Amino acid sequence: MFKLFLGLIDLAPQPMLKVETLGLRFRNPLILAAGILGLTAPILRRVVESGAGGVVTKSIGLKPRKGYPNPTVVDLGFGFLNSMGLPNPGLEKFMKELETLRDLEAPIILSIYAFSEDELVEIGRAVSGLDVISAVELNISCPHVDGISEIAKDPILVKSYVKTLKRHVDKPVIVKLSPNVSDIVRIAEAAVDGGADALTAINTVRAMSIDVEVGRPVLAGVFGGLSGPAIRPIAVRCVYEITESLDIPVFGCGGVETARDVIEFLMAGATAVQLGSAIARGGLRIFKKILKGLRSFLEEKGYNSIDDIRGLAHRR
Ligand code: RRO
Repeated sequence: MFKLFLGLIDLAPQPMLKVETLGLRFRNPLILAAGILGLTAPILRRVVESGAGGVVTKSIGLKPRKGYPNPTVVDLGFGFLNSMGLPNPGLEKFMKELETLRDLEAPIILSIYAFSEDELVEIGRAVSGLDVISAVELNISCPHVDGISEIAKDPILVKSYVKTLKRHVDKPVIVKLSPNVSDIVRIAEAAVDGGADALTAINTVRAMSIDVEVGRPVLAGVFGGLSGPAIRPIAVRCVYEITESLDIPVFGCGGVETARDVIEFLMAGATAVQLGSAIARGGLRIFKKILKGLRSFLEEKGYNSIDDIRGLAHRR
């Protein structure tokens, strides 16, 4: 009898966490960010089993790439500084890896980069028709790789890259923007003009750290990208500015660690959020922890779904 009663309590409606955007269904708004754990199929599977609503792969280029020499990552406590330098196995090999993930219960977003529009055409054609991939995220914003970091700063290049990719790929295109620009809304507009279906804000913040014992930069690549909680207010500001001006889905990315951080991004106007550094620091258990916190917050405040809080901070 007692069990039956408990069963009835469990039937009470839970706040809805699902996100429907780009014609895709994410069971919750927590998505693995590009660059963290996104290089092999078994790990991507584990991320989804751990509760992620979707995954973005490591950025993949046309050809295999070794990346920069060590040290490539430094933990600053308040965030990570990385200069990985786009290490990846190349598109052909990685596509075979993804083929094994057809049964995954969450959308796979393939992060891609290209050093030229010709490369982008080849990548777009190669991934078209591959239904294991739900969307592509175009990375134009790695802050420390020459040939990529410049794209994100130039609205003409941004529009042209996006337009080229849209012409040659049969999937929604998400464009990942850089915070290292004077006016992110201008760049977002260029991406939209080029035909972007959604945006991700933001990639890492260009930064550096110096080892004072030896008087040299810590990273072999000298400059790197700062991620983690230190950049969250910058990311929230970027999401807010973009969604204040443009009607396009925005994935918030930068320093999400707790349910409250997710709520902050949603209230700023984000459609969903991406998590990276928090997983590197706290492991995969973070997904379930955040989901629990998210449900509690919505229940306590009497919201039925995350749709009820999206963009709330824009009220005047
Ligand atoms: O691989 C990297 O060094 C890297 C990339 Br592609 C990126 O987009 N952002 C970043 O901080 N690091």
